[in-house]
Amino acid sequence: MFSILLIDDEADNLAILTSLLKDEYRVFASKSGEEGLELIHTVNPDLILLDILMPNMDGFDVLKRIKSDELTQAIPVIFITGLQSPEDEEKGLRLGATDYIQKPFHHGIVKARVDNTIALVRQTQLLEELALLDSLTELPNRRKWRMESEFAWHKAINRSQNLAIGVIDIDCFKRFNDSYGHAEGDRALKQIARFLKNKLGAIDADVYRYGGEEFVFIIESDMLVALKAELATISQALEQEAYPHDNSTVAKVLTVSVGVYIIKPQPFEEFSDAFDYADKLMYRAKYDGGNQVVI
Ligand code: GH3
Ligand code: MG
Ligand code: MG
Ligand code: MG
Repeated sequence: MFSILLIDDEADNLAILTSLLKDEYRVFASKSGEEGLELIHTVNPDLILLDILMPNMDGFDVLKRIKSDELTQAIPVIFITGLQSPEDEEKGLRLGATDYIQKPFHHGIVKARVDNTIALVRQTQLLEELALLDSLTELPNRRKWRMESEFAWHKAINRSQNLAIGVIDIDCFKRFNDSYGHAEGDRALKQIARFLKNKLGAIDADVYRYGGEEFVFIIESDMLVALKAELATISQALEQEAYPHDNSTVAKVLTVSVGVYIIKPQPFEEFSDAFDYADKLMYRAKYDGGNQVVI
């Protein structure tokens, strides 16, 4: 259910708007700009309906604050106000309001405008989700990885927690395509993606498609030593799934080489360096014959 935050100093307006919207939306009401700005962060609304004339902070200032905060600037705001001059309306729209409704308002028009704006929000959220998904394997993609891995890195620094960074590369995959064809290669990628998702999902790790036949994961945990044994079995478990690959130089089935770097990140360290090191461990696994995990 989409959520809407109302900011208006008049209790009557809040009551009318709430009853107009509450059947279809989760509605939150606040009586001042200050209270509204605080609620935004806890509620994370999909839309804000904002009054302009309020005792302390007026609606224009509230909107400026919303637009200057990276976390809230994308939330659409509709003004509902007693200010009726074209100059005020233009000012509101120039500040970034999505729409401008004058009081006294017609209930049906407010509802229709809210519904239309929420329809756009729904579309935008869908596109955002798709933009972060790999279309072949349906795993989260490299763009999502960039966001999540940096986030996990900084979180681990703040909590002085261990991280495991993993890089997984399919062995002899070019030969697989050459032997069985690209379509079969795509199917194999999907199967391996599903296998990795199940295997790593069981220990609460998300796996991402980093590129062609490469996958990555990151695990935030205090118990990585306990998980180490689990991580060490990734390649064996895949070998047991036995997807035939007659022309592999490693085994007669599809196999992977895996590098896992376990690190307690420090404030002066960069995630990219740690990731490069995990990649190096993967290459060590590869040059030691493939089909193994190097931790
Ligand atoms: P190594 O054991 O050293 O990793 O050898 P490799 O052949 O796996 O690695 P290389 O980097 O030489 O080749 C990767 C191959 O992965 C080449 C490319 O055709 C294939 N590949 C990458 N993305 C896709 C894809 O989406 N579908 C298919 N079918 N193949 C892909
Ligand atoms: Mg008012
Ligand atoms: Mg590769
Ligand atoms: Mg490879």
